[in-house]
Amino acid sequence: MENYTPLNQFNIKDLEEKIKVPTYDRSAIKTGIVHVGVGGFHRAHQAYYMHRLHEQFSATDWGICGIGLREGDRKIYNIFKKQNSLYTLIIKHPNGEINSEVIGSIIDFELGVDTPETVINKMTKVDTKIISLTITEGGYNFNPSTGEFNFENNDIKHELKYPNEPKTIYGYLTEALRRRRDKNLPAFTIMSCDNIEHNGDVARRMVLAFAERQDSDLAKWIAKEVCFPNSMVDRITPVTTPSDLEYLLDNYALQDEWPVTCEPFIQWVIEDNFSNGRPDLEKVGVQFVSDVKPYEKMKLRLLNAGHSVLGILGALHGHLTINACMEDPLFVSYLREFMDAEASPVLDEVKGINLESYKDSLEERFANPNIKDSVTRICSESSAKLPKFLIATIHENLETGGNISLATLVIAAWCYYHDKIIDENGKSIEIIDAQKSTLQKAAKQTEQDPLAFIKQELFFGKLAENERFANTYSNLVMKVYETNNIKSIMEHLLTP
Ligand code: CS2
Repeated sequence: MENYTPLNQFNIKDLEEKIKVPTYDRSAIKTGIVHVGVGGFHRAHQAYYMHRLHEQFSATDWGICGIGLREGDRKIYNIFKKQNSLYTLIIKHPNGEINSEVIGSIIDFELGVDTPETVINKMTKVDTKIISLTITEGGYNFNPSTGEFNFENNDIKHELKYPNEPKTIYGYLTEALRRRRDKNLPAFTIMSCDNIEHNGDVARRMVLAFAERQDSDLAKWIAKEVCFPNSMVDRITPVTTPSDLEYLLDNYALQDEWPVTCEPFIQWVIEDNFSNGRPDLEKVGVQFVSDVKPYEKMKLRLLNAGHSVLGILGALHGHLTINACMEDPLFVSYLREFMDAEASPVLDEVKGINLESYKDSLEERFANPNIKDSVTRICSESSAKLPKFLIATIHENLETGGNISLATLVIAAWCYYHDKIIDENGKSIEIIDAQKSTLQKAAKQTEQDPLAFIKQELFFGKLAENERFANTYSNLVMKVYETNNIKSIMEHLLTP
C-alpha cells in the first residue's frame, strides 16, 4: 500500500517536493474578505486570483474566511477543518496537459448553522472589508419573473422577527451591518460573484428590501454606506469526481478530500466601486472598469445560455457531457446559430471585444475534452438560470421582431424531460432543481394543454399571452412529443 500524504498545513513542507504549494506565510495573513458559498467556482476563481496575489506580491490584509450558511455546507466545513482550508486546484488544458497546485488563500472557515454568532462576529470585525458571495442564482431570493424580493420565504420571516437568529444571507448581512453602524465602524463592500445580470445592483435591491422591512434607519445607512460592485466572473468549473481524488493519489501521493478541477481560462471584470478598500487584484489580471454591464450581458447570454442550450438539448438526446455535445456537429451548428441569430442581435457593443472571436473561443472552451462538464450540472437549477440566461433573450427578440425558435426549442425540451424524466433512449434523467415538483406538475399537463408549461408565470411572466411565442412554442413542444427525436427538430430549424 502506498504512503499517501494527507493535505494539511503541517504536511506542506513534505509536499513541496511533489507539487506546487503556497510559498507565502499563511499564518501572517488576516481575514479581510468573508466569502459566503465556498463551492468549486469560488475556489477556482476568486480564491485562485487571491492566491496569485499572495504568491507574486503581498496581500496580508486580504485573507479569505469561507462561510457556509446551510447544513449542506457541513461536508466542506469538515474537510476544511482537517485540511486547514487547503485544497488542490487541477487545471485541465484541452491538449491533455494538467497543472495542479495547492491553494492557500482561504485561511479559515465557519459554519453558520452551528455558530451564527461566530459568523456575525467575523463579518463585524474591523479587519473585514469585503463580504463576497457565490450563493447561486437561486440564493438571491427573488421571484424569477418579477425580480421582487420574496417575503414569503419562512427563513426570511423568521430572521425579520429575530435579527439575532439569522438564517439566510440577508439576516447575516443586515445584522452585521447594524452592529458595525452601532460601533461606528465603516461598512463593508458586498461583492456578488454570481451569474446574474447587474449582480451588484440586484444584491443591493434585495438587501435594501429586506433591511427596509426590518429597520428603515438601517436601510438608509446601508443605502448610503455600502457599495455593491457589479461584476462578470468566468471560469468553467465542473463538479469534482472520485477520479480527480484518485488522480492526486496516483500522481502526487496526495490525499485531498475535495480538490477542484477547472479549465485554464479565467476572467473577472468588476466595477471599481468599494466601500472600504480592496486588494490590488489588477496586478493579477482582474479588469477594473466603470461599467461592467455590457460584459455581463455578453457572458450570460452567450456562455451561460450556450451551456443551457447544449445541456438541455443534450440531456434529452442522451449526451452526458458538454464536450460530448461538441463532438456532435449538429449541436455545434445549433449552438453557433443560436449565438449568431438570436443571442448576438440583442447584445450591446462591448468595447475592445470582437464578438466573433469571443464566440469562437466559447466553442473551443466547451469542446475541451478533459473538462467533462456534466449536462446534469448545467441543467441543475435551470428554473433560476433560464429566466436570466435564455428567456430574457426571447423577450428582447419578441420586442424587436428577432428570431426566437432556437431558444424556444430549448424551453420545449426542458418541459418534455420534466414530464418524462427519461432521454430519447429511455434512460432516466437526473433533475436537480429546487422547483422540480412545480415544473413537473405543469409539464405533465402538456398533452391536455400544450401551453401549460409556459403558463407558469413564476418563470415565464406573461410570455404565454404573446401570440408569436405561444405559437412557436406549441408547435415545437408538440413536435418534441410526437417525434421523440430532438436532433431531427434541431436539424429542421437549421434548414433555411
Ligand atoms: C454554467 C456556469 O451554471 C451553469 O449553467 O453555465 O456554471 C458556467 O460554467 C460558469 O458561469 C462559467 O464561468
